[in-house]
Amino acid sequence: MKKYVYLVVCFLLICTFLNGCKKDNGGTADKPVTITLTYANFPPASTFPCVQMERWKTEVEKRTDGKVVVKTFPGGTLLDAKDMMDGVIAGQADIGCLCMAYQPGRFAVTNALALPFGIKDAKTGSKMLWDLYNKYKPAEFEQVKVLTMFTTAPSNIMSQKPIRSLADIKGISLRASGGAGEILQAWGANMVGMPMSATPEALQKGVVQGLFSSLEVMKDFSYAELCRYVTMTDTSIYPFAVVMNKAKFDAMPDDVKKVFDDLAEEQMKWTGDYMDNHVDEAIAFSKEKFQVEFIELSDEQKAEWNKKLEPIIAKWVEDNKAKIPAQQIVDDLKQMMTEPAE
Ligand code: 3IO
Repeated sequence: MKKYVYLVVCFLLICTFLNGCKKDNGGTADKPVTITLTYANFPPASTFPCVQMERWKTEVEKRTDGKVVVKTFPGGTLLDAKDMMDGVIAGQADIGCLCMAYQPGRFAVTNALALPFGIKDAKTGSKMLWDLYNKYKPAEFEQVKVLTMFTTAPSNIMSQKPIRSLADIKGISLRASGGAGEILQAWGANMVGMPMSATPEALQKGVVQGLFSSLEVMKDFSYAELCRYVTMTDTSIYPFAVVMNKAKFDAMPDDVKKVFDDLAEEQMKWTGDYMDNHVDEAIAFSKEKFQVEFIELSDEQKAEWNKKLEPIIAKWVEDNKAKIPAQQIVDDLKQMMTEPAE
């Protein structure tokens, strides 16, 4: 009997020992360590921030030969729009995708991209944002590792009633965020600020009668069904960042860090391209499926609308110059606009 007890105890000890070996997982030649990373995103899976997230995941898993596994969480299931930056800093998610317009004061330098410069597409905007970030390396990103940045295509007004003039837009409740919101106000709209992820409900409930953003959302959020009119303004883009918990990044092997660093600029370009192409698809979809009317302003009207925006850049410089080199940033962006994106 004693012998059996002895054997059982030995067996249990061996089990405990083996289990311990498994947990500490040093990574042997035949079974390398797998690094699992969580990646949080705020809008639904079908929308462009999540499409670029899946593309990044695929590339990372391929390029690290399966050493890194990325678990993606679209739709605010891990972190919500406004919690993204703090959540990543706190380690609630390893990686997060955030729209900088949702915290305009926090991201003062990079939100300069939302000023009404007339940046023509996402490809140009994304390159400008990336270059601006790399030139200034703003202090607000010191606590994280920046994995990439990109922007939307220019914003246009999507609405339930036609907006053909400044008289039409007056007092209409339209949803936007950050710099784009200030533009709506300058045109006389009743700007309602909220993240994109809260907008479908606000439109459904009639809290807003439309929104101001890039047009791919007509398809991806099915806004074309509710907003049968688009007024083409092609102003203001929304800047985005993908950030990673710094301690988590620092703890990764050098070859993995290199994969992430090599992907940063490529991901920026890929997303800009995807966005621009997807806007074209969404316009075609909206016309075909929902007979959405795309309203073009006359040259005279464009001049009138643009005139309303003239004070915005100067005011932004005035409001920000104590904290950041605001005038220099504006000059840099104007210079970058003259350079080809490729
Ligand atoms: C955006 C945000 C989430 C999903 C799709 C999107 N297309 C454009 C935006 C820009 C944005 O953040 C906004 O609030 O308009």
